[in-house]
Amino acid sequence: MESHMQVATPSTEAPVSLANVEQLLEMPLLDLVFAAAAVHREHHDPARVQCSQLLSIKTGGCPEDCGYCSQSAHHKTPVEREPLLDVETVLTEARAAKENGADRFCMGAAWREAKSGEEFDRVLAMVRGVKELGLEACATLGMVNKQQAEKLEQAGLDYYNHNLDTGRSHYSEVITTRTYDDRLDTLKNVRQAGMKVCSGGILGLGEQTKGRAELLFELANLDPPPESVPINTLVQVEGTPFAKAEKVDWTDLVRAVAAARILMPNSVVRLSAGRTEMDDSAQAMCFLAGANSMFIGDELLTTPNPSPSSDAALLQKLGLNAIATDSSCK
Ligand code: SAM
Ligand code: DTB
Ligand code: SF4
Repeated sequence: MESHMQVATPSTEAPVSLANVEQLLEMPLLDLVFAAAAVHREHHDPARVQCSQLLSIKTGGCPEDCGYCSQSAHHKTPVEREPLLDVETVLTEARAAKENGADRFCMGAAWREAKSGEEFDRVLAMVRGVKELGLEACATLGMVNKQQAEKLEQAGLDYYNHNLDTGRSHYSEVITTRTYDDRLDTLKNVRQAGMKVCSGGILGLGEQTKGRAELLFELANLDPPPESVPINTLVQVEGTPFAKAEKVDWTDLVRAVAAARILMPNSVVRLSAGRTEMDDSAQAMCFLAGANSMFIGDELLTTPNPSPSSDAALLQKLGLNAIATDSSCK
């Protein structure tokens, strides 16, 4: 009988090559999942899923042209532009997120970059308020310079989310108003300021295996790799250039999660946008393959997420959080 178990997975000690990542993504699916599950169990408690809840604190009208995004001013989408929320509104939502079982509250703004001034100071006040509630705080505000990153860190921000989105060679097919290196510069500023890095990408932007391999290669070769790696599946939004892109097969999502787990053994891998389109068994396979975080709550930023009751039922069926700590999902 031919055994696929001989397929070598790269040593996670050494820097990986792009070819290594492509080989991983092309492994027989169940061999890849088996290898990833072993890495996962060596580095993490497999019963624990970290739960973050998102809030769009400033919606729509974004000057960037990200081809997937409902909030870009370049696309005619159902999302209306709204001003930056006030601190109290945000903290009311953060309290509700905590009630819902979230341990991290993530604030997203449809900005190309953070601009110093009253609005940035308001975001700092939001961060301080979220921390006072005993939640971890994350923000995603577009590009930040060194000084802004330091201010966010001083306000208590734990994580800064800034996704590379796709591979370097595919990037200009998706976004033209900024470069891959702009993204990497912000990640460097975040890291130097002492915050944890949350960075991942999106599957379903018309990329091939090579594009996915390039994305994982860039993430895994950051030094150190991001503490948190969100793997989003495109939520197709009417009016955006990717509204009718070819859908991602669930096995390709599982492959990306498993490869991320093997390449970044200590990171938390988040099964992010796109769960409303996935059935329970596909999600279960992602958790087996090393996903150990998710977004909870009815909404992501501008699009729906599975309901808290269906997520609670899913986690219960899978026996996840059986040994939850005080700060993880109920
Ligand atoms: N404007 C900031 C930025 O781009 O960094 C922060 C907000 S932006 C909405 C955060 C991330 O959400 C994007 O980098 C992208 O990876 C993800 N995202 C946005 N729209 C999405 C969609 N329709 N489907 C999946 N992920 C999406
Ligand atoms: C991430 O990787 N995914 C989240 C969060 N980081 C900011 C955002 C998903 C957005 C999905 C589309 C929307 O709701 O607008
Ligand atoms: Fe703006 Fe972020 Fe959407 Fe790009 S992903 S258009 S930067 S809100």
